[in-house]
Amino acid sequence: MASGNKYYFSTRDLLVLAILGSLGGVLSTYVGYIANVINHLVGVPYGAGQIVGGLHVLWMVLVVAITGKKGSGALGGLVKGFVEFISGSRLGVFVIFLSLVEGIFVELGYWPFKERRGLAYMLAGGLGSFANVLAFQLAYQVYDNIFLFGAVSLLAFVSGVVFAGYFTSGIVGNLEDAGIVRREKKKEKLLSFNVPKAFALILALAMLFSAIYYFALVQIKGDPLELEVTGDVAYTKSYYLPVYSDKFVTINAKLDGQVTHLPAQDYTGLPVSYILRDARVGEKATMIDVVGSDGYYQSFYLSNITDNNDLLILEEDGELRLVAKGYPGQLWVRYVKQIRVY
Ligand SMILES: Nc1nc2c(c(=O)[nH]1)N[C@H]1C(S)=C(S)[C@@H](COP(=O)(O)O)O[C@H]1N2
Ligand SMILES: [Mo]
Repeated sequence: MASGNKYYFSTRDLLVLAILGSLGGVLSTYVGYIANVINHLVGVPYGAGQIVGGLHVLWMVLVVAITGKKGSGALGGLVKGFVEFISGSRLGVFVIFLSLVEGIFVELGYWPFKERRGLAYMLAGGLGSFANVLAFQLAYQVYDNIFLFGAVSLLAFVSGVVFAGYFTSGIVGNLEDAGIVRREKKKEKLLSFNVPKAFALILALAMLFSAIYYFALVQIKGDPLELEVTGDVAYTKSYYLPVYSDKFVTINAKLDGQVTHLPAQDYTGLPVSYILRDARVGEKATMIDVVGSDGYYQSFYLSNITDNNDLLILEEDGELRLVAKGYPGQLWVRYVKQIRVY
């Protein structure tokens, strides 16, 4: 603070803010991917992934912890939300507001307890993560009963305490050891082992390697109007949707997700049942995964989809989207790039 700088934020503060805010914004698709993987591990189409929701507010807690400036969390949230917005978040401008509110709640948790920083980080993470659930509830009435809202809020809070708060304690400890951040209390030994520091090192390494894996191998590039059918089929084949317009059919379906609710309307596109017949699915195959370019995927039993037109692939905003009549909104995979048969 007493640096003699005439501006409230030093150049270093602004650098920390810009780097961590942008990193958080860019990594948000990766956090979404981890959540999707967890949902598959648990065997639910959505919900369980909330357990890593705290990773969305980690960046704001870190900004506050490293700069120590009032307002840095809110500003960090704004930067993160803006980067998410321009990189095409499906939430649109709402993501900027959402991220700002998270940043504000991070500060509400941090400042009253800053003398006990371990506690302050954990409350900051918990409240910031809870703010995510709260903002969604206020904007979209996601949870129609108070107990469900309470349960999800609690899950988000715990996730924030661990993956944003406790994680930050360890990161700051390691940064102090490395001399990157000035030590607040002199009494600590130069290099000391403690649980938060070890936790932070392991988690940071796990995140680094899984993020590299995600950006290099999971995200699928290529023509947005083309998808590939692989796995238990006669041979891997690509489908460029516009070529198949004479096979299009129209169905009427209603999208009900947690956030998005679209009334019943007509959709015209290529039936997945046509694609599967054309690709000649193997006799022993029982399931398909419909995979988006962001790595998000949902699974369907072949027996439920081969004899009808309930699943359609169509063009939406220059990308392919799955319409899944009679299935929850979470199964309407966007940016479809691949159908895996097995
Ligand atoms: N590739 C991809 N598809 C996705 C998702 C996603 O995160 N990635 N989210 C799903 C969820 S949770 C819902 S509710 C619907 C939302 O549809 P919308 O994008 O039209 O709002 O898309 C689904 N398809
Ligand atoms: Mo959703």
